[in-house]
Amino acid sequence: SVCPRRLPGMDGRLAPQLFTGELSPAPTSFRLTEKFILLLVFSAFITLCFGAIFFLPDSSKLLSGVFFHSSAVETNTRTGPDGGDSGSAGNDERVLAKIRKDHEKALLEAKDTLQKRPDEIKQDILNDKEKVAVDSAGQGGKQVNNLPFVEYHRPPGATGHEPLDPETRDRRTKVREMMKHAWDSYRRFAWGSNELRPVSKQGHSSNLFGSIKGATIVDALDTLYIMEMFEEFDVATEWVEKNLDFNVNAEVSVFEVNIRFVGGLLSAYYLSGKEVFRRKAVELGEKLLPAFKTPTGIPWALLNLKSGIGRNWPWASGGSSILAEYGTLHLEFMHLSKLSGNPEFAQKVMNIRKVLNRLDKPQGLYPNYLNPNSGQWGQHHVSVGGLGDSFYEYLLKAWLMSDKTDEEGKKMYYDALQAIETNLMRKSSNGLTYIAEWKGGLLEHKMGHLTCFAGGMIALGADGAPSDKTGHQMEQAAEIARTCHESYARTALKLGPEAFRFDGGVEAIATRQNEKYFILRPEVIETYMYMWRFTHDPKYREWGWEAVQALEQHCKVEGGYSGIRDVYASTPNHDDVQQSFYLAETLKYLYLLFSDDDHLPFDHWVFNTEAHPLPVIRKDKTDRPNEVE
Ligand code: DMJ
Repeated sequence: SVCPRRLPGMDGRLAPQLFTGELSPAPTSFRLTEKFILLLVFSAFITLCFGAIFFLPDSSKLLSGVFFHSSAVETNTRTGPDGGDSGSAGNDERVLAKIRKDHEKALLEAKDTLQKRPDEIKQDILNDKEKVAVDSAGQGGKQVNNLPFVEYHRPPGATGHEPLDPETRDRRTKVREMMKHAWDSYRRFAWGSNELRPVSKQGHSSNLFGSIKGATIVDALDTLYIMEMFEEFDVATEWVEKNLDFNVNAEVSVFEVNIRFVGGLLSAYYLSGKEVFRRKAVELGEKLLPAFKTPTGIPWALLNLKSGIGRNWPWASGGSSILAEYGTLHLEFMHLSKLSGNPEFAQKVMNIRKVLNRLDKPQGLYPNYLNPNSGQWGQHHVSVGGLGDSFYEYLLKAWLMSDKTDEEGKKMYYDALQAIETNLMRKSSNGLTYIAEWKGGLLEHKMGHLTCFAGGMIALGADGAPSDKTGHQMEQAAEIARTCHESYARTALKLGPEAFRFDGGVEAIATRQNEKYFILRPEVIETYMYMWRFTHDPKYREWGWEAVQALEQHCKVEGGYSGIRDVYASTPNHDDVQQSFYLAETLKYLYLLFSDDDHLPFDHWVFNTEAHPLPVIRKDKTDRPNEVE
């Protein structure tokens, strides 16, 4: 250890001293033999030093220890709780551990780079250039195009690999072909519109998005990416760059625009690292902020993006806002604050929690309606399907996405689930578990297709369940998956109805004509995907494959995929709409069902309610990329 410490001095400062100062006051008076001996001593010294560096075991670590020793110790003493001189062995251990960690990180980064596509590498270089520009302008961490610089790191599992098992591989390929047909048809017949009419082969625009265009493009971006359809992804990116425009004088649904557009853009950013998606997501997020201008801060359902004037759906109990709408902003808004450096987004959604926590809950349940002016509940209707569903989902996912630090979200989720179990979950006489709807204390024994997402949600939360309830919740999740599968199996077309009932002598069957339709919804397949990941029971892949076959047989048309008006009729009557969530969710969940678990792994990604993956925000700062300081 002596040699290395003296090494830096050898490049000029120590060497003259050796010859001129200490050994001889008159170097010119050396004789040849003396000079030779001195040279020999000097070469032996050099050999010893280099020998130590190159031939001692694990010399790379030794080198790192030498060169990084002082700064690592300095860091330690500045930040560590016991940073004094006590326990130098412990200090060395920590230093070595840090060096090892740095090495592993560098190796992982190198491996990641090797797996990148050329355009991804180009994007990284552009990002690096931008960082250098900001740093050299002396503005580290300040504004660039109105947004602060964010160092981009791709979270793990953005793309997958072929499954080993040939049958699964073929099934996965089949789902990719379905995506290709849905996308190509949209591109051919409805490019730029919100959705496709696959039978009449033209564009379709839902008023949920006002005059914002391109819902299918933004909703499909991440599915294209994870399926490695990069040419299509690039075309979609170009459309977003050139045409996606939020400067419209039109009223939109805050919830729909948030889950599909903000969520879709955020995922596209985190998967690809392309700045345009971050910029557009934040721009749209800012346009949504006026929706929160109510006496309580509970947002309006509808908002005119130009005037900033909001209102609620006229049919919602006494001018109420809807639980599943104002309760499904949390994940996206937390990421908007992270990527913009503007805390307002996070403050808005945290305030919603505050309002809810101040209110009494009937039987511990959350009614679907809440008045944004008075802050009081509207009608006491409770549902885990339409009007309620994703509120519960976002409580759980807020906790997971916060790297399990959001204890408030966690408590609200498990308390709500307990109230749902007690008051809404029932078993039919033939043993099918279902979640009913609650109207002022009375049960309606009906379960919506939308409610079927709950199987996946309960499975996702089971691991963190309090009081040893993990096993119990996994059973509940499996039972809900089975019930929802039955709702498909008991139809003529093997696709599930919009709602099914458990009364009047029927089980898991739609009895009303206006509940018999299927609009390519994802919830049942979503639950199969979660159940597969947590149990690896092959039946979930089989059930998913049954759905693929039914979709191919009854929903596929020449111009894309269409919903069906009556799943009990022997031949399909098409509704002529290819919903954007078919590409965002249904096909994505099917693809993941036939992929390995390390593709978008749950410990790194959380799916928003439109199946847009968002990365977990790490509590350990050193592991927290993509973040504004
Ligand atoms: C999607 O837009 C979202 O999943 C939402 O939460 C509920 N409905 C549709 C799909 O059915």
